[in-house]
Amino acid sequence: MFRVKSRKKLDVLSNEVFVKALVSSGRTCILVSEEDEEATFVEPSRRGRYCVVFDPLDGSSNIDCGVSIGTIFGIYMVKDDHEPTLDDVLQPGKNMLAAGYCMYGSSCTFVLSTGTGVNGFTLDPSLGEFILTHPNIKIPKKGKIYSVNEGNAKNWDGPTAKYVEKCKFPQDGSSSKSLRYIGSMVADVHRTLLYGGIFLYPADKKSPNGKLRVLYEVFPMSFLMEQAGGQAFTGKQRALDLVPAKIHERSPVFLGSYDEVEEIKALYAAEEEKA
Ligand code: P6P
Repeated sequence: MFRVKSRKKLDVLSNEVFVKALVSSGRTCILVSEEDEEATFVEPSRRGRYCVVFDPLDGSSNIDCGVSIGTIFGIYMVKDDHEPTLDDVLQPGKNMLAAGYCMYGSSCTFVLSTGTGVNGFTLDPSLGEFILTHPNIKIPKKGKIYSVNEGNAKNWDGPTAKYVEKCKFPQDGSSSKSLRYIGSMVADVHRTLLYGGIFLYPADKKSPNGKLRVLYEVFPMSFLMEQAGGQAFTGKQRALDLVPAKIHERSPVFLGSYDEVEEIKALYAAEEEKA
């Protein structure tokens, strides 16, 4: 007779796997996970100099319907040799040494930047190795796709509403953009990175700071976008210049093709001038 182990939700299980692996590496000192309310401070005997912020299984609400999900991470170096504190992870995204994601879908794709461009790798299960399949990824300067949850449209501010209106009813005679929204950030951002366009999770009247978390969703994806020649904007500033005050802080984000984000920045600047 065998005892059936209690089933754990995949995001809880994946968090345990990542925390154990990062602590046992001996290279980390602070871990911030979407799954844990508090940061994990590694005991001194196993402590290294890296702070890792991560969402172990982003988009996990989509698991049961087979939509691609993924792990998103960013890596900081501790500020100096003092006893690690939360200040070592409450750094602007521009201080990250590396960032990336691993997408679990029709294939297992690992996208990474260590600050000198973006490379994509695909798992070859027959080898058990990740193969370099997307060297030096560069996002197209413009794109034909916009990616947003239109269900929030009634609560958007003026510039967001104006931008989406332009995507649907362009005034310059160009063709309207296509809407693609999977509701899993890793999948929506991966498509944006490869095909161009824009992904936006703006603030709205219900969520004045938007929904996405600064440290382990906004920063890593913004880092990748800039490294691939794109941009990431919060509606007020360059996303990577944000300095989070709390480890689970949220921020609005507009990220993707350079020219698309420029258009949104111009709309917010015009709004600012009117104020
Ligand atoms: P909404 C998944 O829950 C997530 O954190 C991101 O992966 C995704 O981009 C976003 O939320 C989807 O949010 O409100 O459109 O369902």
